Parts: sequence; C-alpha cells; structure tokens
Amino acid sequence: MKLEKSNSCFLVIDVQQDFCPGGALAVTQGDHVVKPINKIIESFSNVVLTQDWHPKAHSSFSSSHQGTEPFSEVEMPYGIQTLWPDHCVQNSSGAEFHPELNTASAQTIIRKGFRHEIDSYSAFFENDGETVTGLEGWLVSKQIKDLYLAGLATDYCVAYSALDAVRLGFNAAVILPACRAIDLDGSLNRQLTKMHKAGITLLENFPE
Ligand code: VGL
Ligand code: ZN
Repeated sequence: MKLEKSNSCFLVIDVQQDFCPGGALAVTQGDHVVKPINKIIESFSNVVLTQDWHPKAHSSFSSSHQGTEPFSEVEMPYGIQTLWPDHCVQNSSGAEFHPELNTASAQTIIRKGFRHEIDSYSAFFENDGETVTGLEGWLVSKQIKDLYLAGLATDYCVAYSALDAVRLGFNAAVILPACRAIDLDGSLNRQLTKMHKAGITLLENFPE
C-alpha cells in the first residue's frame, strides 16, 4: 500500500545505537525494528526521525543523582522522573542512528532531551509537558493529519509521542511489529492500554 498522501507522516522514534543490543540502554531486539522501518519508509513521502540527544551528566541519568541506581525514580520540579543509565550523549557513538537505518529519506530530525534539567520522551513536548520541540508546528504547517509511529521504545518515547499526537488532534497509529519495548515493571501493558483508550490505532502489521 502506497501512503504517499501528503497529509500523512511516518514518525521514526529513537532508532539509535544505545537502544540496540550492546548499547547503554539496550532494548531487547531493538535492532529488529530497522528492517521493517526501512520498508515502511518507502511508503511515505513525509518521514521524520527523532533522536534522543542528551548533554553529558543529563538530569535523567542516575549517575547525576548521588546514591541512586538506574531504573529508580526521583522527584523533579516537573514530576516523577525515571533515572536511566547514561545514554545517547550528544556526539557519542551511542547517540548515532543504527547504521542500517534509512536516514536519507527523512526530511527532518527532531532532537529531544538536550536541556540539562528536563528529559523528553515525547517528540512533541519535553517531560514538563510545556516545552515544545517544534514538531507540532512543522506538521501543522504541512497540513499533516495522520501520523504513523514506530521505533524505540514502545512504552516510553513511542507511547509518549503517540499520546501527545492524539491530544494535539492528530490521528495516530503505532505499528507494533516495528517497535520494541523496555517493559519496566509492566510498563508495556500499561502504555498499550493507555494508547488504546486514547484512541490510538495499534497495528499488528503494516499493509505493503
Ligand atoms: C527513551 C528512556 C530514556 C526512549 C529515551 O527512546 O524510549 N527511553 N530515553
Ligand atoms: Zn533518553
């Protein structure tokens, strides 16, 4: 199926080395999303990539909070924040896209999480829920209404992006076979339920 409609866009979330096997915040089978994503990219004329892009000693790293372990939680001015191993540090090899990802077909790359004091899971808003990345404006000005999402991780950056998308009035579909999850304490099922309730389409396959 060709989806070369000008009002749809494929949003490819954080397909970066650190989220793939061997990376600092490796997602099980994270690299398995690359092939299906490259295939799906061929169906779209609008493709946007996101890139997790943290400064060294970012406030989402447990190494920045004395006495904490990765995957624990802390209270930040904007709410509860999960702490992660150092990952996707700007200009590090871990922050690079997977080498086989078709990055050439993307018009735009949205970098997120680059302010020291705020994390950003969503492609639209940082975790304070207010600071914008600019993606909404980009999509609106191109009259894009339908978003298809895939990438890493299903239960964090993909889910947060999809939930913000529908909140902003876009239609959103998550292509599950082209996603993999972190699944921290049942987070995958929780986020799938939340996405379903929010009216996000959860696709078990993508028509070719
Ligand atoms: C992500 C945790 C921390 C993601 C990014 O891409 O899902 N998760 N930073
Ligand atoms: Zn991150």
